[in-house]
Amino acid sequence: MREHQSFRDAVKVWANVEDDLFKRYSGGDRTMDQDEFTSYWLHFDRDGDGNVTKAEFDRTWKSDGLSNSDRAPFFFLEMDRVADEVLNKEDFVHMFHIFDENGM
Ligand SMILES: [Ca+2]
Ligand SMILES: [Ca+2]
Repeated sequence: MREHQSFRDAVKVWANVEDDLFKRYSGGDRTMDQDEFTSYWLHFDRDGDGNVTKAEFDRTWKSDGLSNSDRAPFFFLEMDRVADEVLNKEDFVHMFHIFDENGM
C-alpha cells in the first residue's frame, strides 16, 4: 500500500501541474477513459515500438516542457508497475486503475 500511496502523490502533483495537457488528451470532459489514457502515455513512445524507455520518457518530458523535469526519473519508476524498465500497455492498465480509484 505504501507503494501505491507514493504513486498517488506523484500522480496528484503531476496532474495539477499538467492540467492543460491532461485536458487536451481527455477530450475536454475532464475524465480519461482507458484509451485516452493509453494514447496519452504512448505519445512518449518516440519510435513507436509500443514501449516507452527511460530515455524516451525523459526526452518527451523535456520536449513537452513539462515541469518538475528533475522528478521525471521518479515518475518513470513509479509508473513502471510491471517492472521491466519500459512503460507499455501492461503498465498503463495498472496505472489507469490507480488513476480511476483516485477519482481522476
Ligand atoms: Ca519506444
Ligand atoms: Ca513496465
